[in-house]
Amino acid sequence: MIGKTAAYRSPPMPQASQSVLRHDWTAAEILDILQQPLLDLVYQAQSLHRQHSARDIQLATLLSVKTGGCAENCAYCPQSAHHDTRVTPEPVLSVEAVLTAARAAKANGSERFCMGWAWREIKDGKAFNEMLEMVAGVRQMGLEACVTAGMLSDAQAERLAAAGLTAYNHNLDTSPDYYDQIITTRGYDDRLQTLERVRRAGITLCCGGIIGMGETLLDRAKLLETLANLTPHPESVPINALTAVAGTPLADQPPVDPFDLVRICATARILMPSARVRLSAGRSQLSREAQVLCLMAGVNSIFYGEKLLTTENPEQDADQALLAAIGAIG
Ligand code: SAM
Ligand code: DTB
Ligand code: SF4
Repeated sequence: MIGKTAAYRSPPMPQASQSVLRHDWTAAEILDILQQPLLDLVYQAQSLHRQHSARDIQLATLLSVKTGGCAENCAYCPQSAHHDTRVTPEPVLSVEAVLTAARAAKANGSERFCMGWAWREIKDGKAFNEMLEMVAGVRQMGLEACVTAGMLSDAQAERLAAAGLTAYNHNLDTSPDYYDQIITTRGYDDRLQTLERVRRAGITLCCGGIIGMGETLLDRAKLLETLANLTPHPESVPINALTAVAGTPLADQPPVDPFDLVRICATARILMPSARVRLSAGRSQLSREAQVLCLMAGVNSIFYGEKLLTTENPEQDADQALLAAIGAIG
């Protein structure tokens, strides 16, 4: 075994200056990074992390403002109207209810408040006007505000920017090649177009993906290739492990190997050295040690609070205890 390890020739470790802010990564280069021995990979990611990204662990809280009944058919999503899951459509939350939740999130130590709408796209009218009020109210509390609500127009992006929106979350989810195995009601180019509109309006990008949907390692490399070649890089990169939800087409996917999650987090950190890499869905299934390995690999944000949008997240007490145990909080 030792002989086998010694015989492996890992790719030369890129110098920090070589890897910082590159936008010309190839899938082959990324595959080499992803596949190197785990400890070399984590070491390389941690080295870049210490030089280039924020070392605090940012807590973000999620709230589902409009739950269920979505017209898109994303195979992983419990909120799609195409799947028969336990999530049923619910009325949109009021501005007051959302701001109350944001206040509680701030009191709990969150710096970022992320609001989700299960929509294919934003439509003008009452619900959008209320979204703008929510964004402005969250910003007034001194929190970063993030919205995820599907596709949008240039004019809508501009109005969100004017309301003070910090970030728009719009994930690419997987590689361009695998995309039509997961979603057929929209295309990769629709996603890229929305990302461009968000950028043009001056809002920062929160864009990442999911592993564990049956994709190959090359698909993961190609997802990261697309993300890392966005110019500038997304400021925020959520990495999700599939939460296999009963009633969705991906309900029977086997659980993600935690080392695969460590590998993708580390590679995201290496490719996008100054982004916030957020360990997102799937944390409930991870041991404390696996989460710490992800932090070693350059993760610098987690979602905090007992619920993500519709699925479970670790209990706040458990997260507090974990952060205290590693000395990340006092
Ligand atoms: N409708 C919006 C959109 O299209 O971007 C936003 C809401 S959607 C729930 C936000 C992201 O959550 C998705 O892009 C996906 O990456 C992630 N997500 C949703 N369901 C998930 C699941 N079961 N497991 C892991 N990640 C999931
Ligand atoms: C992201 O990439 N992950 C978060 C956030 N962005 C919006 C959402 C995860 C949702 C997991 C499934 C659910 O709770 O419904
Ligand atoms: Fe779920 Fe968003 Fe897809 Fe709608 S567009 S099904 S909310 S991931």
